[in-house]
This record gives sequence, C-alpha cells and structure tokens, in this order.
Amino acid sequence: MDLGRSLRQALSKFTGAPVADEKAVKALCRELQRMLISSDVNVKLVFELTRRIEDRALDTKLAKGLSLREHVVKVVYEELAAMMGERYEPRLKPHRVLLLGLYGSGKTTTAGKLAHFYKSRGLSVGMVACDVDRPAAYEQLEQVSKHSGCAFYGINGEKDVRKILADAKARCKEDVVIADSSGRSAFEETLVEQLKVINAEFGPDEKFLVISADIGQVAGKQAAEFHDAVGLSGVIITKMDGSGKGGGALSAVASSKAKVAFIGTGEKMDALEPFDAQKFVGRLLGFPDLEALMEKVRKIAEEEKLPEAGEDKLTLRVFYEQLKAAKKLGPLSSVFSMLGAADMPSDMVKTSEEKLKKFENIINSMTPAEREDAALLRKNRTRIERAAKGSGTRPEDVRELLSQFEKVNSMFTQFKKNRGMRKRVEKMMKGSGVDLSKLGG
Ligand SMILES: Nc1nc2c(ncn2[C@@H]2O[C@H](COP(=O)(O)OP(=O)(O)OP(=O)(O)O)[C@@H](O)[C@H]2O)c(=O)[nH]1
Ligand SMILES: [Mg+2]
Repeated sequence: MDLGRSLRQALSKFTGAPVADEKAVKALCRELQRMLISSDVNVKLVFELTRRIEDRALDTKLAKGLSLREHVVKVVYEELAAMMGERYEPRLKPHRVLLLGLYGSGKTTTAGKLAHFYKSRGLSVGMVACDVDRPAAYEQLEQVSKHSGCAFYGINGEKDVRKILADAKARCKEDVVIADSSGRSAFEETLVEQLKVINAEFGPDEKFLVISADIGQVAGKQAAEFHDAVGLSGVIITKMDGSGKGGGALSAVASSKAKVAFIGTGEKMDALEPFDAQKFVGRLLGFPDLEALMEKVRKIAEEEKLPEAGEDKLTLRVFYEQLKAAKKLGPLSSVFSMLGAADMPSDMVKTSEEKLKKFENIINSMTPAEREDAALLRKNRTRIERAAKGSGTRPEDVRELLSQFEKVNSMFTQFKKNRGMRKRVEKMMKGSGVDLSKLGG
C-alpha cells in the first residue's frame, strides 16, 4: 500500500477515535512506525520521528488555540515534513548545471525536464552532451533537446569531455546550460575522475546527483559518497511516481549532508518540481497543502464560530454556520470530521446551495430569542409562519430546518454526555437510514 494512503488511514483512525488521549497518540505512533519502515525509511529515523511526535503531541501546552486532534495532526505533519527535508529555491538567473549519477537513474530525461522548467520561467536553455561512454547517448540528448525546444551542443564520437566543453563554451549563449554526464553501475573512482574534469572545465553552479526513488534509503549513502567526492549542491530524486520507497529515499537524503533539490514524478517534460517537504507531505496526507488547510479550518472556525468541543449549547445560528463551513470545505469535507472541528455528519455536508440559502434567509428572519432557542418556534405555530413569510419560504421549509437542527442537536447532546457514543450513533444512523441524507436534496 502506498505511503500516502496508509498515512491518511492512520490519521483518520486517530481523529475518529472516541477520545484523543495518550493511548491514542501512542497507537498512532506505532502505526506510523510500521508504515514508514515498510516504505524503507531508516529505522533510526523512524524512531526519532515518533519519539518527537509523542513528546510534542502530548505536550498540550503547545496546542495553543487548537483542539487536541488538530494539534496532533499538525505535529505529525510538521515532523514528517522535517524528516523529509527542506525546500529548494531554484536559481532563476543564468547558471550552469551538471547532472550526474549512476546508470539509468534518469539524468538524460531530467535534463529535458529541467530545460522545460527553466524555459517556462523565461530563461533560454542549452544542453551539452558529456556522456561519452554510453552508445547513442549523444543522439538521445539531441532528441531530448529538440523535444524541449532548447539549444544542443556536443561532438558526436568525441571521447574527451574537455574538448566537448571547450567547444560548447565558445559557442553557447543561453542563460542556463545543462550538462548531461555518463553513468556507472556503482560509485567508483573512474566516474569521480571524469566528474572532476567536467567540474574544472565547465564550472557548474549547480551539481545535481540524480537518484531513482526505487533504491529507497540507500539514496542516503549514495548522496553522501557523491557529496564527499564532488561537492553536490543538491539531489534530484526521480521516479517518485513509480516507487513505494520515495519516502525512504527522501528522508535518507535529507539526513545526509546533501539536500533534495527537485523530484521527478513521471516521464513527461513537466513532471519535475522543486522540492518542498511541507508541500510534499501535505499531498501525502491528501491535501494540496496542509498548512493552508489548517489555516482555512481555523479561519472558518473563527469566522463562523464553530462550536469547539465542549461548547455547551448548539444554537440554530451555530448549526447553520457549521453547515455552511462544511459546504465551503467542499471536497475536503472529510477533513472536517478528521480534525475534530465539528461533529457534522458527512451527509449534511452535501446540503445544496439552494437549501442553504433558504436556511439562511429563514434564520435571518427570526428574532434573536428564536435564534438562541429554537424550541420557541415549535411552541408557537405563528412563529413558524412568520419566519416563512419573512424569508419568502414555506412553513415546511422552516419545519425542515428545525427538524434537521433538532437531529443534530440531540446528537450533539449525546456526544457531550458520552463521546464513546459517537461511533455508535453514527453507525446507527447509517444503518437505519434515519434520514440525514434527505438534507442532500
Ligand atoms: N516513471 C518515471 N520514469 C522516469 C523518470 N525519470 C526518468 N524515467 C525513466 O527512466 C529511464 C532512464 O532514464 P534516463 O534519463 O535515460 O537515465 P540516465 O540516468 O540518463 O541513464 P544512463 O544514461 O544510461 O546512465 C527512462 O526510461 C526514463 O523514461 C520519472 O520521474 N518517472
Ligand atoms: Mg543518460
């Protein structure tokens, strides 16, 4: 199973548990250990990670303004991101790039993707064919340069990289110059010698080691070896799309002296991105950017006055704000319950815009006292009629709002009494079809 999916499952298990306590945090950490180790993350790194998560997650003093569930999700997210590395800021001015690495790691393909990357940011790009060992390497790079629409330099059949580079330097005028180099089956002296020659002649500003994600944590050792030998400025991890060991490779490189600069996520030209650990982990956890999402949930909670767990009274206004907030979160609505920000049943999230608008109008035409205490409306039919008239709706609409509110309110009360009830109520509702789903109409 892929890392993202198992992480999401573990987190939702945690956030769905009746209580978020020390035991739940420990269970979550055990699951994290299992899944990270199976993604080939180094055992030592994994244990360091879960120890930090436990320490921070259980230190509730740190959870300023967050519910415990939110706090734990945030800690897990931050610690995972810290383990996966940092953020690389690509150079967007003229410079020289050397790509190096072992056989088949993706150097030549990455040359094309990098060319595309810099070109799309307004820089002109040239490529130099310095792989003088593999047959047809010249033709392959020439092909790649055509495909990415950039200049190409090389001397077909020439074995001396000095000559190739001297010729290229004399002719090339592009902003970014990318040199593709020879691979080897393992880290070895002849390769290092050749790289030193290229280094001296070409003078690269960036030296990127290209590594395939499928080697997992071995990437750390490889990065360290190459870094010591030629002084890397970064590592490009390719084939992140095809390997379950990407997390292992990333974390291993992050803990070496070298840092991840780009990740390759496919064979197409645009399948390359500057590495950003936070963004990467956000995506693993199922959101484009968890940081932004947390902010969004927090903001909505402020704006819409979502009841925090423990707030004692559910009013019509709060009920409505919850519905609306759930709606705003849209396709991410599962997050809502995951973060423990609300107890809104998932079906309610689907309430149509039209119905929401009706509910809003109805609530607006109520008196402040009615908004505080919806039971007043049930006591007096004329109140219902007045609210319907005032909002241009029918008394049935008002009653529908009231009955939805009452359902949620009674759940709310039950949950407060006994959080362990929550699961059972949810199950029961699903099973018996007590019709929360009608709200979806
Ligand atoms: N799925 C996937 N495939 C990739 C990615 N990057 C490269 N490849 C594939 O990996 C294979 C090897 O890529 P090359 O770019 O030729 O690797 P190389 O390091 O230049 O290989 P040598 O020149 O033989 O050392 C090709 O089939 C590429 O299409 C990636 O990010 N995702
Ligand atoms: Mg190649």
